Amino acid sequence: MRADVVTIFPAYLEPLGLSLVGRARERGTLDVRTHDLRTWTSDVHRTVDDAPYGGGPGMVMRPEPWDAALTEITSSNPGARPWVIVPTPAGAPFTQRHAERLAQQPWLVFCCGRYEGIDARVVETWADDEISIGDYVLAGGEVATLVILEAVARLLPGVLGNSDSAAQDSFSDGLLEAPVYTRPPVWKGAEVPAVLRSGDHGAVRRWRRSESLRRTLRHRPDLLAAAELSAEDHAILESAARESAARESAARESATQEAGAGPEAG
Ligand code: JEK
Repeated sequence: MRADVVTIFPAYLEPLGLSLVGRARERGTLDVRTHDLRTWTSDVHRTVDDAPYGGGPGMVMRPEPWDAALTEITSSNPGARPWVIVPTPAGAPFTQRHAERLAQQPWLVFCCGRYEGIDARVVETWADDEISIGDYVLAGGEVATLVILEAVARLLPGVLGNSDSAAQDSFSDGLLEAPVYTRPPVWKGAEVPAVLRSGDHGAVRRWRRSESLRRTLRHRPDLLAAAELSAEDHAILESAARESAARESAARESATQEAGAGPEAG
């Protein structure tokens, strides 16, 4: 896969030389090329921003340098057309589904905006995908590009003993995963759950399923609606819900007692 990244901060993409993405690059599985948008400016100040039409805070990235950059980069490989991605807080939420689709593409181009974003006409003209990596506001598209590229790179054939780890992801059933442990069996007094050392594969499978369900209920209850759940799964969730209700009521109880025993009482 080839990936071109256009940015006014090429140094932000330097982590792509490290670790998994770096190894993919060394193997020739991934060819990342970063470009400084200012290369495609024509004024002495190499200006890439201007005031927003209609008023409002901040600045907007001018269309001309973007169009010149994308025209040149996309025509550098005759006969091929890249898939162009614009990270933006107003994009569609990035998911593993996205990563899987993008990993099929031979050529990606990332447009990293700054300020309040890129002139919308550039995005309409060039973007195949507008993607957001989450509901928080970054200062630009560079970190989002790192996130997306790392998620894609680990799916590329030949990265990470890929057939195991990455393929396992798609086996996942839409639940959060169970906790994992390694040696030593007792660390600072904390034991690895006995079931994991029992050698009883059926018991391990049931324990992991139960932990997955409990974690999902606690951290991502929204995921349970789409999950395929057996009668046994429902029973596990019901007892987890009862336990957490009991914990909450105990916590309320001790909070009232503390308040009652406190100096402001009465
Ligand atoms: C690309 C510039 C900064 C900051 C305007 C947006 C509601 C108005 C743009 N998940 C993600 N979060 N942030 C980004 C991201 C941020 C970017 C750019 C991606 C280019 N910025 C910026 C403020 C605003 N506000 C929030 C109120 C726009 C991102 C992704 N992917």
